[in-house]
Amino acid sequence: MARRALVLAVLTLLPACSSSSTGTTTELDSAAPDSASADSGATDTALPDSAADDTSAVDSTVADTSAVDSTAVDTAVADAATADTAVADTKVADAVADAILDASDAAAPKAKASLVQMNAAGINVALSSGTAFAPFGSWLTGAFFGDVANLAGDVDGDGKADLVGVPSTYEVYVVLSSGSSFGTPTKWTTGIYKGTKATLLGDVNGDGKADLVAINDTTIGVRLSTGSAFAAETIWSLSGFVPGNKVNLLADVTGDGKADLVLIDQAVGTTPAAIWVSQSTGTGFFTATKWLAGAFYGEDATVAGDLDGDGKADLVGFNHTFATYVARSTGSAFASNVQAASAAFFGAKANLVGDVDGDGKADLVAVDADKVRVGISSGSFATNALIPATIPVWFTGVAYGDKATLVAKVK
Ligand SMILES: [Ca+2]
Ligand SMILES: [Ca+2]
Ligand SMILES: [Ca+2]
Ligand SMILES: [Ca+2]
Repeated sequence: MARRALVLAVLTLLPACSSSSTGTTTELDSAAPDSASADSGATDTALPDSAADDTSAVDSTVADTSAVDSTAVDTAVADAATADTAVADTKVADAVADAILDASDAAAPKAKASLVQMNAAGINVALSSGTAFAPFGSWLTGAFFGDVANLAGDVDGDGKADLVGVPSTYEVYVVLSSGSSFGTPTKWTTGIYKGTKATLLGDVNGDGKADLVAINDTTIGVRLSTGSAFAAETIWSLSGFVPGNKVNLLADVTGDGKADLVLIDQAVGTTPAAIWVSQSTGTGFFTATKWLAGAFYGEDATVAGDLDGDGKADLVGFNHTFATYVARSTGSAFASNVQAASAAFFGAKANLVGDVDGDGKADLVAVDADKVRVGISSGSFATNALIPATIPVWFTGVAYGDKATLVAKVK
C-alpha cells in the first residue's frame, strides 16, 4: 500500500520533503508474534479511575468516571503492549515519554533514572543508587494522574523530568519536579487535549522542553511547551498521514535533538508489518519513510530508548513467550533486530526503559508484582549481548503504581 507514500500538500510550515527513503529490506520478523496478547503487563490499564475526592486541584486532573482503560497509560509502558488490533496505544505514549526522556537526558552526565509510582493516593519515587532502587519516598500527596496517559518528560527545561497527566474529560495538568518532590498540579492546556490514537510527550522542536503531541487518525497535533504551559495546537502532519496500526512512539531516532514519530504496523489485511519514521524538522514532520520491513513490536511492551548511548533512540520489544528483542537505529533505519538476551526478560506489571545507572545507555527495567529487575545495557547489539543472562533484583516489594509506573530522571 502506498499509504504513507502519498506525500502531498504541506500543512503548515513545511516544505514537503521526502528525506531519507531508506527502506530496509531485511526481513526481520522476530519479535513479534501477532497474536497479541493484550497487555499482560499493563500496569494501569485496567484500573478504573476511582474518582478522587476532589477539593484539590489535582483531582480535576483526574477525572475518572470514564473508564478509558484501554488507554491506560503508563509510561509504565507496560501497556505499550497493547495488543489490540486497533491502532493504538496511548499506552505507549508513556513508554515513549521515557524514551525521550532518556534521550534528552543522556546529555546530563551522572543523572540516574528513578522509579516513579503513580497511585490514586499520591506519587512515590524510588531513587537509583546506580546498583539498586532505594525505598520509595512520597513526592506528592493527593491524586494526580490521567485516565488517558501519564507521561514523564522535562517540560520546563530545567533538566529534571516532570509528570503530565492526560485526562479524558479535563484539561492536561502538570506537576514540576524540584528534584526531591513534585509541585502543585497546574493546568497546562485550555480545554481537553488528547489524540484519538495516542497522546505523547517529547521535545519535537529541540528547545529542551518536552512538548505534547496528539496522534489522530489522519493528523498530528502539536502543543509546544512554553516552559509554563502548552501553547495552542498546531497541525504538523502532512496530508496523507497514517498512524501506526500497532504502536505509535515519539523518540529522537535520528539524533538531532528533535523527537521523531515512530509508527509501527503489524500485518493487517494488505498492510504489511513494518516500522515507519516521520522525522521532525523542528516545525513539522516529514512524510514517513520505512525504517524496517517486517514485524517488530513486543507482546508486552514496545518502547524506545538509546540503548547504546549514541544519541539515537533504539527500540525494545518485551515478550513473555519469546525473547526480548532490540532494534538499533542507524539514524536512517533500524538495523539490528536481535535478541537482547538468551533468556526471556519481561515484567508482569511493567516493562520500561531508562538509564538507571547513569552511564548514558538506557537499561531495561522489568517490574513484577513483588520486585523489580534491571538488565543493565552493555550497549552491544550482538545476539544475546545487550543485557546479562543473569538479571539482578534492584528492588524487593511492590514497586508498580495503581495508576502508572514510570522510569524517569526526576532528580
Ligand atoms: Ca523539569
Ligand atoms: Ca520543545
Ligand atoms: Ca542508539
Ligand atoms: Ca545505563
